Amino acid sequence: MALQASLLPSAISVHNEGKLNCALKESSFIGAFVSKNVKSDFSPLLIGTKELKRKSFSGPIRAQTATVAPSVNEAAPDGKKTLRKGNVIITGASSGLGLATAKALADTGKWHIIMACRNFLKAEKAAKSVGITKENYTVMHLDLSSLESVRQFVDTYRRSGRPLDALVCNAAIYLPTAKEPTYTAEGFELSVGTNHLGHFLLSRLLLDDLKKSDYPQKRLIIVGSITGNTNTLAGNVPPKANLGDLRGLAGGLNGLNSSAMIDGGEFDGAKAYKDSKVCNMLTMQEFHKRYHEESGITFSSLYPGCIATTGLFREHIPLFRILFPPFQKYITKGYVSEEEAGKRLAQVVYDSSLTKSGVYWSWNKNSASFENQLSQEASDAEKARKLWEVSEKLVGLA
Ligand code: NDP
Ligand code: PMR
Repeated sequence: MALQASLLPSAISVHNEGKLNCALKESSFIGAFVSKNVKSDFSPLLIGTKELKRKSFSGPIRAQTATVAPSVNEAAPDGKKTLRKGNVIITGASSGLGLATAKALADTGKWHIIMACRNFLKAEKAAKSVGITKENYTVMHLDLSSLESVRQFVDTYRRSGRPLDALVCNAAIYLPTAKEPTYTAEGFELSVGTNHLGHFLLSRLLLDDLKKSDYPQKRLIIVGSITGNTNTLAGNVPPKANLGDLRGLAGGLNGLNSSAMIDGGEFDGAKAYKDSKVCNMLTMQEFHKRYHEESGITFSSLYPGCIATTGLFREHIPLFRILFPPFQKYITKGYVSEEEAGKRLAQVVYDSSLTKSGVYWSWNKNSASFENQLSQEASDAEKARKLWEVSEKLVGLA
């Protein structure tokens, strides 16, 4: 089936990251519609790359050792002190944006990447496939759909003695074709449970570790998206993100005594993902508000561009997976390669021109970064506070 230009009405013009500056005619793309008038005893969870190589993969992987933390300001051969490598945790670094970011950071020679992944072997193979060399990464087990796993991960990381200088909350799942909700280990709807609650607990726990770091710039990044922002064309493709008054979340998001959706509505997998991205962007701002001044940590979010080829769309129907990349490349022109997106996120991790905290970064057509505007809901300070408080209770922090 040829991709028709009519997928995107000619009346629409799109600037920067697809900001909407006109009223839309109805249009559809595989069933999606755009409405009118829109604007040392290390636990088995930690495994060094050398250890992994020696193990047989026939059973569960058990590693006993961890890579020793490099000392701060290690002495160079000429006696001068040099800055040690930064340590960055990237969740979901086994594919797509996370892997490309790990590669971009490893290529600088200045970062050690902790690939926090739910599948050891996949992560290990992925690192090798893009040529990240052994001394530049460590794979650690993290399943964000289990709060117990998040706590174990943090515990294991601390025991490794490695300082933490940057945390990138990147992992996500998208379940657009799911008819019924599925749930995390603790019984939260899977998309919000993984993308938001898992990362919420992880970042809250690791905040103390970031605070302790003596690295010149400390950063906490939570990946957002254009599709959670209803001030854009992409954010107006139904179902639109909307957290409502958070009644479903407050009820436990468990589909039993409350809805599986944050706003308390009927389950919709695509909406749940977009809602989770709004949560990610709100969380970043609440972190900024509460902790930037006291800690000096830079809190950021971003939309890296439409990386239409990643595993994020694995659950979508096959026709979508075929048409989506050319649609984004040739029609919306929002497409970006995994490599380019990885460089963008890596910039948010280390670039000295991106130190401003509380910013949602985007890139223009020339790949220049700019501070983008979030939608009304994604920048609602009162909602951010409420989301923080409700999430704290759900993950057992309050
Ligand atoms: P991918 O599917 O390629 O990567 C997602 C990663 O998350 C994978 O490594 C996956 O692990 C991991 N993951 C999923 N569930 C869990 C879990 N329970 N515990 C730990 N890790 C998990 O997608 P992308 O690279 O596209 O997505 C990365 C980020 O970019 C997401 O936050 C997404 O919202 C965002 N984004 C993506 C855009 C795009 O166009 N693709 C656009 C805007 C934002 P595994 O390999 O084991 O499946
Ligand atoms: Mg969207 C400038 C226009 C633009 C951009 C940048 C995106 C990005 N999309 C745009 C426009 C449109 N999309 C239009 C006009 C349509 C209807 C024809 C459309 C449809 C569409 C669908 C069905 N787009 C999608 C889907 C998805 O399933 C993806 C999604 O929502 O995932 C949550 C998606 C996306 N479009 C994007 C981006 C970046 C995505 C996916 C990734 C994400 O937000 O994380």
